[in-house]
Amino acid sequence: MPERKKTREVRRIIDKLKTGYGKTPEDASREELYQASAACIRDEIMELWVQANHKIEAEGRKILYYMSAEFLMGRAFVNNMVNLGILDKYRTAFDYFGLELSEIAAQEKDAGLGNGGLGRLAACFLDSLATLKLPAVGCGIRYEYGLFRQKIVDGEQVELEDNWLEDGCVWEIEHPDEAVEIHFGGEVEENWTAQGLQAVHKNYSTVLAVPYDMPVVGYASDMPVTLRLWSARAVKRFDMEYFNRGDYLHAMEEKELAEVISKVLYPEDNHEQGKQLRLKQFYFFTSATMQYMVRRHKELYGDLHTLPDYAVVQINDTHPTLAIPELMRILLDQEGFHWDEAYDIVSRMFHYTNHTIMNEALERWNEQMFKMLLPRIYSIVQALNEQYCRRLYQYYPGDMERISRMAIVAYGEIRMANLCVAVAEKVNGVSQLHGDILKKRLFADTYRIHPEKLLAITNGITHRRWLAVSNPGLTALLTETLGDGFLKDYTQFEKLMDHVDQEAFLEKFAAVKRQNKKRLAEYVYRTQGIVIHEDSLFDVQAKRLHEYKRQLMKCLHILCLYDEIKAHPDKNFQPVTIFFAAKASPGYIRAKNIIRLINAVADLVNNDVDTKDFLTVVFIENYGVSSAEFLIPAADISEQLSTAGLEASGTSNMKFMMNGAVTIGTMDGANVEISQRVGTENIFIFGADETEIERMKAYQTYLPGELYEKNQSVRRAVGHLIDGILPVASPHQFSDLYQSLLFGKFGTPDPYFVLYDLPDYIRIFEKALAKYTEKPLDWYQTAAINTAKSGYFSSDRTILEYNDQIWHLTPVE
Ligand code: 26Q
Repeated sequence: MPERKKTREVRRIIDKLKTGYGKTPEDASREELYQASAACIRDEIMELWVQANHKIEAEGRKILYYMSAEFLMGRAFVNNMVNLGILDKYRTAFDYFGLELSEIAAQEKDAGLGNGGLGRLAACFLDSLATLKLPAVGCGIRYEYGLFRQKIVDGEQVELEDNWLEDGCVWEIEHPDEAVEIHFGGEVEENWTAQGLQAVHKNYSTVLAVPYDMPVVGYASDMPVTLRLWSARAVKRFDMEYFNRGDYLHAMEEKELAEVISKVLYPEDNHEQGKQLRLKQFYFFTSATMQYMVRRHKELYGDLHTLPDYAVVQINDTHPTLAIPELMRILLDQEGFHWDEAYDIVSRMFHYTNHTIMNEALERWNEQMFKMLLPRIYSIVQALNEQYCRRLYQYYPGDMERISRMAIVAYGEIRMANLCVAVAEKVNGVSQLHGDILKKRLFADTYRIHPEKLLAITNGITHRRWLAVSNPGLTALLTETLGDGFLKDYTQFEKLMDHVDQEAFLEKFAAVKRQNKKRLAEYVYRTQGIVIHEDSLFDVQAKRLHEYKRQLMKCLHILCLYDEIKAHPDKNFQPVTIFFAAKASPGYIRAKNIIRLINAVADLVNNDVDTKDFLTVVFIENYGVSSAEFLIPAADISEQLSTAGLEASGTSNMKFMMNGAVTIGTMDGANVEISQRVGTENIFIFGADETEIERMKAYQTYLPGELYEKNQSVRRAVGHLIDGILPVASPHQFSDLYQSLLFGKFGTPDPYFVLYDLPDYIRIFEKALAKYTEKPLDWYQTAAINTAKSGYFSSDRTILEYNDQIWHLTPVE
C-alpha cells in the first residue's frame, strides 16, 4: 500500500468537515466529503473574486451584462479545479480518503437551468469571459427547479422534477441586502407637472428579487466572472394579520403567489407559448438587472449620462428584451430624464443575439395580457413603437405593409424581435449561414436601411469543459504532443496538423477513443443496466428532440439497415451502436412519440437474432451537461441532420468535432463552417442545401408521395411505422408520424424533407461506414484532423469577436 500523505488539501478538507459538519473523515458521508472539499475550493475562489471585483471598480472598468433567461452550467466541481490548476492536488487528497475523484464529483447536482443550445452557450461564454479576463456579469433567473429529469418508462418519456437545490448549492452566495422590488399589475396615471408629462404607477403588487451570486472561474485566470441569478420572494414572508385572525391558508397565500415566479424553468425549446407566468419571469429578472445596473453605476460614478461608457448589455435571444423599456422607465420615472435623453442612452447600450428564424419560436405577447401585467412598460413600448414607425415612414414612405410587418406592436401583439431590432445597436446571428438568412429574410427590411446593424458571429464552446474536463485522455495526448498552451490559446490546436500523418500518433488517438468508449459503456451499464459492444462503431445523435433536427430520419435509416441485414442473414456486417439522447418538451406530442419510436426500434433490432450482433440502439436517459460529458468523447460519428436553413448554428457539432468524432451532416448552421475548415474529405455532407429547400418550398415542387412510390427501401422503412413489426401495444401508435410524412396535417406533407434527404443519407452513411471498417488509419486521421481544426470553434474566439465588434471591453490585467 502506497504511503498516503497528509497534504495541505487533506488538512483543509478535514478541517472543513469538522467546522462545517461536525464530522471526522471516518464518519463523513460522500456527500459531506463533496460539500467540504467544494467549500475548500470555494475559499480559494473567494480570494480571487474579491480582488478582481475591487480592481474592476477601482479602475472604473466598463462591464458587460450578459442577460439570459437560461444558464445551463452543469456541475462546477471538476471544472473549477481544472481552471484553477488544482485538480491533481485534490485527486491526491481524495486518494488519502480512499475515494475516486469521480465518486466525489458525482455527488454534485447539475445546475440545469437551461433547455439546450442557447442556455449552454451562455455558460460557455462565461467561461471564456473569465479566461480572457473581460469584466462581465451573467444575469438570469435562479429557477428552483431546472429542466425536468427524464425517465424512460415502457419506451415513453416521463418527466420528474429537478430539485437541484435539494442539498444546497455550495457555490452560490445570497445577497439579501441587494434585493430590489419588482412591480406588477396596477394602473398608470399621467399628470402634467413642471417637468412635463409624468407617469405614476399605482396599485401595483410587489415581489422582491433577491440576488444569488456564483463565481465562474476562468482557466489560468485570476478574474472570476459573476453569475448573478435572481430569486423571487414575497415582501411579507408571512401575513401576521391573517394569521392572527385564524386564516392560516391566506397567511401563506401571498408568499406562494410571489415565489412561484422563479419556481421552474419552462421546458419549451424553439417554441413559444405566450404564458403569463413566463412573461412575469422575464420582467422579473430584467427589471431586477436594470435596477442593479443603474444603482451600481450611480454608486460608482454618480451621473447616469455616462452609463453607456461603463456598461453594455447583450440580450441572449429576445427573452430579456424587457430590459429595454425597463431602463427607459427607470430613467424617465425615477431619474427624471426627458424621453429623448433617455432614448439616447438606451439606444447605445443594447445588442441582441438571434437564435432562430422559425416562426413558432419568435416571442410575441398578447397586447391585453401585457398591458394588464405591465401597464407602465406597455405605455413605454407603445411610445417606442410610435417613434419607430414614424422613423420607418421616412425610409419607406407610404409602404404601410412593410411598416406594419416591422412594427413592434401590431394585430394585438407585441413582437419582441422587432423591439430588439428597433432599439439594439447590433443584431447578430450565430453562424455565417444564419447571419446571411437574417439579412436575406427575417430582418431584410432592416438590413436595407441599416446594413451595419446586422452581423454574424459563429458560436463556440469552451474547450476547457468540453475537452479538459470531459476528455482527460485526449487532453493528456494533446498536452504530450503539443504542450498545454492550447488550453489558453485556441489557435494552438492547429499544431496537431503536424502529427496527423504519423501512424504512431494516430494509434494513440485511436486508443484514447477506445478508452472513452469503454467509459461510456460502463456509464450506460451503471445508469441503465444496458450492455453495449465497446468495439462497435459509436454513432451519436444527442440534442433536443425536435422535428427539424430529424431524429425521425435516423429512425427510418435504422429500419433500412434492419431490412438490409434481415435480407442477408449469412452476411457479416460492421457492428454499429446507435445512441440517441434527447429530451422532448412535455407538451410536444409528436416529439414524444418520436422518443416512443426510437425505443420501439431499439426493442426490435436489439432483440432480433439476425440483427442484434450488428445493430444496437440505445436511448440515453436524461440528456444533460453531465451525460454529454460521457457521451461526446466516445463518439465516432456525430449526427447533425437538421433540415438545411433551420438549425441556426448547432453547438454539439463543435463538441463532437473537438473530441475526434466525424460529422455526418447537412449544409446547415455551423456544419458549413466545420466543412470549410476540415475540408470536404473529412466530413460527410449530404442532402439538400438551404437554397434547394427554399426553392422546393417556394414552388411547392416536393412531393413525398412520389418519392415513396419510387424508392423501395424508403417505402419499406416508412411502411414499418404502421405494418405491425414494431413491438408496441397499439398498431396505431406511429400512424401520426406516417401521416405527417406522406400527407401532412394542413396539406404540407413532410415539412422537414425527411424522405427527400433519406436516400442521400443512406448513401453517405454507407460511405462513412466503409471508411471506418476498411481504412481505420484513414478514419483516425480524419478524426484527428477534426480535433486539429476545432480550435476555431472555441468560445474564446467567439467572445473575442463579440468584443471586437460589439462590446469593446479591455481585459483586466
Ligand atoms: C421562449 C419563450 C417562451 C417559451 C420558450 C422560449 C424559448 C426557450 C428556449 C425559445 C427558445 C429556446 C432555446 C433556443 C435554442 O436553444 N436555440 C439554439 O441556440 C443555439 C445557440 O445559439 C444554436 O446553436 C441552435 O441552433 C439553436 O437552435
